[in-house]
Parts: sequence; structure tokens; C-alpha cells
Amino acid sequence: MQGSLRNQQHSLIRRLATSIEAVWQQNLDLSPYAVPEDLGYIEGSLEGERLTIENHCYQTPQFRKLHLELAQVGNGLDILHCVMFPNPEYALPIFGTDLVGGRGGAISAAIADLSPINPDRTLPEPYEQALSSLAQLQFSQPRALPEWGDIFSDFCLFVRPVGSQEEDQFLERVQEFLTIHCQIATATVPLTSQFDITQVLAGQQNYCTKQQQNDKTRRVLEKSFGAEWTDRYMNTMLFDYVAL
Ligand code: BLA
Repeated sequence: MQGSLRNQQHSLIRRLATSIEAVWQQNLDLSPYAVPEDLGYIEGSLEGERLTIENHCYQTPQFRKLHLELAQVGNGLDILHCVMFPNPEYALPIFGTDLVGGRGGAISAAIADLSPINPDRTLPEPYEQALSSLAQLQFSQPRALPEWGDIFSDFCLFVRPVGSQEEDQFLERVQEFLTIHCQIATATVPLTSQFDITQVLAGQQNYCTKQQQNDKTRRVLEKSFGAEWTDRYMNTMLFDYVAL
């Protein structure tokens, strides 16, 4: 699972990418996922800076799509985006993480969550238990969620990590989220009731339509690829869902 982009990226992004793939490989039964042919490796530059995107996708019995994306805007901005979309037969939360920052400088946004997909926004009991027993962390610059961010759980971590100690802390917490998630997911029994499966699909759809409202992501993509391409990319690659 080697990529060329990550070697040029911010060290926290590089470390997180490597760590995500390691946890996946250790805990899940990965098979290839067919990325639409023109969306695996993408370069664009319309009016502004060159944007390069590298996509890594897998599937497993529990997850219809594991998506790890690395992106680089010009020479300045580095991005890591990762979402694990469960199969609709598994009533699992959606793991997501996003890191955005300048290469030489600081990461301005570091977010990670296991997001509930049921209307009352609670996580399945094994998740509540495991996540509640993690150590309390302190970050000097917590960040506030945008309006569409009501999809995230109470365990959501959203910070601007300052210094290498906070970067390490963020990385470790994401590793903990991921390990807990993979272990619970692989022990979870699939749903059989069509009603329950429909509820899962509705929850996933809500998650995706909210994420599609992130104007900051949209603006970065539009500058290099235009509005039409960005719409397609956000709806088919970043936050696609199985329609009800
Ligand atoms: C913020 N996402 C951002 C920002 C940029 C991007 C430029 C603003 C950074 C800042 O405020 O400091 C850009 N993110 C991208 C691009 C891609 C990307 C271009 O993934 C892909 C090519 N976003 C996600 C996921 C989550 C997420 C999975 O993709 C959460 C699990 C969250 N990103 C997220 C949030 C913000 C953000 C909550 C802050 C939005 C705001 O403050 O309005």
C-alpha cells in the first residue's frame, strides 16, 4: 500500500496514513475496492494551484468501503481524509477523520470521530463502554464544530494540535478509535430485519448529506476542478451512500 504523495506530506499526515493502514491490515480482512477509473489518482489546476489527490480504497465483510485519501494543494496545503462506510447489514457507527494543514507549518484542523447513525445519536453499548474508558485528553486549542456537525458523537475530537506532544496525542487517540472500531465491528452479528437495515441506510444517508455541506472542502476542490466535477466527486467518492 505504498503511495508517493505521503512522502511529501506533513509528518502527522504521513504517520496517520501509515497507522490507519496498519490497523486495517491487522484487524480486517481486506479486499480490493474498485475506484472509478478516473478517480484513483487525480491532478487538477483550473484558476489556482495544482491539486493532487491519491485514493486508497478497500472493502471487507463488515465495510462496503474503506476510503483513505491524501491530497496536496500547491506546495502549501496537505490533507488526509478517511471514512469507513459499514455495510448496511451492520449497525455500526461511521469512523471518519480529516487532517488539514500546511506542510511546513501547523495542522489547523484535526478531527476524528465514531459517528452514530441512529436518530438519538447514541453509539452501540460496546462503543460507549470502550470509548468512555479511554483516558481524558487535554488539547490547548479545541475547535468548535460547524452547524452541520450535529452528526458527530460526544466522543468527537476536533482540535488544532499544537506541538509534537499534541500531535502524538491525536495520533494515538485515532489509533485507539480505529482499533476499538475494528474489534467491535468484526465481532458484530449482521442484521436480518429489512426494517433495521433501512434504518442503517437512513442514518448513513444523513451522515453523507451533512458532510456534503462542508463548504471548506467544496471550495478547495472547486478551485482546481470546477463546480460540476466537485459535485460528482463529493457525491460519488467522498460521501456516497446507498439510496433507500
Ligand atoms: C475542515 N476540510 C476542512 C478545511 C478544509 C478541508 C480546507 C478547513 C480547515 C480549517 O478550518 O482549518 C478540506 N477536507 C478538505 C478536502 C478534503 C477533505 C479538500 O477531506 C478532501 C479532498 N471532513 C471530512 C471528514 C470529516 C471532516 C471525514 O472529510 C470528519 C470526520 C470534518 N473538516 C471537517 C470539519 C471541518 C473540516 C468538521 C471544519 C469545518 C468548519 O470549521 O467549517
